[in-house]
Amino acid sequence: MVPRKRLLITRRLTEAVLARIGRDYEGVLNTDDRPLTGDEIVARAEGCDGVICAPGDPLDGDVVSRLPDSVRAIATFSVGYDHLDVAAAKQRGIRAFNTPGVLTDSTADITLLLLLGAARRAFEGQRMLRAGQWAGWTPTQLLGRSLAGKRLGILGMGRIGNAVAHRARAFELEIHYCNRHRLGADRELGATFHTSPRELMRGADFFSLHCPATPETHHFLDAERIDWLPDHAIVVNTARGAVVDDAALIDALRSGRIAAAGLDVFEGEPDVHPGYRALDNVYILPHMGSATIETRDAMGHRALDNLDAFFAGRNPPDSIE
Ligand code: 8YV
Repeated sequence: MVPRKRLLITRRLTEAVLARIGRDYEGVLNTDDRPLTGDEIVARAEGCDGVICAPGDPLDGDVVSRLPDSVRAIATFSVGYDHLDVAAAKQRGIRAFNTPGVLTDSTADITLLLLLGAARRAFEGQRMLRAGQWAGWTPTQLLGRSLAGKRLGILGMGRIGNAVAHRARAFELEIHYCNRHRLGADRELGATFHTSPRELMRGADFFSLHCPATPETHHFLDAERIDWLPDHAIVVNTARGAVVDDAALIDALRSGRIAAAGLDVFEGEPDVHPGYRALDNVYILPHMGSATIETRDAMGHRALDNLDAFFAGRNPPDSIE
């Protein structure tokens, strides 16, 4: 019998995924699910053929360069791979995989939740009720903003941007987008293409970020670009925290330069800029975009599909670069 491949799993995954790992691999598990340091990842990867890592794992160039020679593949349990130095892996001949596609719907769902939560002042309503401070309905209580007929500006019209547009159409939002390439008419479905973010943002009643975190998008939404938005704009981020300059966004939310924000991701997670906590006009969630049982199962299975294919000498579906 061929010995089973050994996999380091840096975080605790769902039961179904752990069951598959237990059946097909020798798993080196992180049972208490404490985030591992780079040194711990290197040490635990000893004798492993592959690694399943996740956002937050510090797989930078240094850590990747120190992984044991036995490691031939890294599958990240995510679509984003800003935590993994893919170039460093490539240099060592380590193949890298991610999990695109399977988390599109759940992330798009959370985007709409944040958009609605921010537009309809859900945080303030929840707080009032939970504190026992609701004295009853009034005609002017907690007035938010309607969606129908307004413009949603989407920056990054990939899978998730498209799925957000699909949902937003049901809310009668007018879809505008900016993307590296214009979509074909069959995928654009009447959405308006803008050639520059500035052009997109200046008419956006709602503005949703769907671009990856790269050196080019780092702090994309800074004070200068926030000024491109109308005063009543509502910003949503389910992409990556690093795309936003937190200090600038907090200033704009505090001063009323923009109306509100809905955020699922933060630079330096799990540390969240304390300025957000004091603001009523920000609706925040702790990186829950893909957090459904179905999606987390699918992400784990997708990571394993890639590794199974790789170790069997077949073509894995989701090679990064
Ligand atoms: C996280 C994500 O991986 O896939 C991504 O890029 O951001 C999410 O799916 C997941 O929520 C764990 O933090």
